Amino acid sequence: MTITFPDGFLWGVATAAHQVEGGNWNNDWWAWEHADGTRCVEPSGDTCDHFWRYPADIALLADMGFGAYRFSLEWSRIEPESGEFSAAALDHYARMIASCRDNDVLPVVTFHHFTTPRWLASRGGWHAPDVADRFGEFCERAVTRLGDEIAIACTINEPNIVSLMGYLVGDFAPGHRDMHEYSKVNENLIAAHRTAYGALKAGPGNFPVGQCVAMGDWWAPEGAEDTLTRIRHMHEGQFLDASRGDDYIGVQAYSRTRLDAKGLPIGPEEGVRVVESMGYEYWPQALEVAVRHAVEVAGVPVYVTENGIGTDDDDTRIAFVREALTGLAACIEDGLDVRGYISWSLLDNFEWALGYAPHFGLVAVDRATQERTVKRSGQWIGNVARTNTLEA
Ligand code: GCO
Repeated sequence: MTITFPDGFLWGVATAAHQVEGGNWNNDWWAWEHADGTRCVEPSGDTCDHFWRYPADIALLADMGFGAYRFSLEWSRIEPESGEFSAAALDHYARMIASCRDNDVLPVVTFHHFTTPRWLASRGGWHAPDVADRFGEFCERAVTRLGDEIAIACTINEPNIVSLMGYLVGDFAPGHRDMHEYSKVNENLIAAHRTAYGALKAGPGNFPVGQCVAMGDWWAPEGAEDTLTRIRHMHEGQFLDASRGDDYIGVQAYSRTRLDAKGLPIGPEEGVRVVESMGYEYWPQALEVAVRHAVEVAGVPVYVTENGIGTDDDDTRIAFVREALTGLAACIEDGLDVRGYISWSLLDNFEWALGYAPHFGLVAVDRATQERTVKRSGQWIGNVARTNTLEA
């Protein structure tokens, strides 16, 4: 059976500054990678040297068949000290955006993807009382320089992971575990999204603005339905509520979370295949569940801004994406307003605390030579993008 996606459906690939640029020493993550006692397995270092190699990388993704590139601005380059803005750094991102346009690729620009400048981190990061205003000011400066050529903007990537992993679980910077702080950080992230939305809409250009939320499928034992609803609202729902009235919501889905009756995570179900590099369930159906839930709660158009799998087996990646896209097509068939699908990720890159072991890329990167090699799965997804059809 051949599935044809709607006319104008957007197909893209994604990266994030800290995961691919290299040398981002002026943010909280670099400090975190080098601090004692964290669970980071290795530092990011040069990563994919994408800061310098972006022209070839953008030409490559265009050649593979993609019409959009989602990447992020590194705040610590643009505002290296509080209130001090770098015109040269903004010029760099203007050149990246121009390079997208030259290749007929729509630039999908993320304004915050997990990393925060050191000057702000040292004042409390997302817990600092003025963080929403500071982020708003950064967005205003950046959009003034870049807005004319932006195609789609994402204010904050996975605010719910920033708060969960950084302030409750403690595996990401700043490594805190404090329920009270976590709640405050959620409030600040939502306020920052609203401030940023206003700043981006007020600047030059005219493009959709939204935020990208980490979502997935959920499971809890019978009788624990209320607990499941409460936990799901804490992780996803409060951010979906905050997306109402936005131009779109970015849905990012990879797997399923299972809870016990108390609402604590219990890990994969026995007998269900596990994505070894990440330790979570192989669960391509998560995307369809997430998209349906996002539409139900937020009630705005959807772009899938991330989906993919960290594996060395290309057949597995193809099978995973095929099933995820089949679920997405079912949403579209039911009339849901889904406008695009962006693969995570263009390149094998720095997977945060897990370092370089998980391979999410559609393109392999030789860590010694920086040589890029398009994977068979990358060719396959690129072909889906180019033809706007899927053989299901
Ligand atoms: C996230 C981020 C990406 C990850 C990707 C794979 O979702 O955590 O947006 O930076 O690399 O999701 O885990």
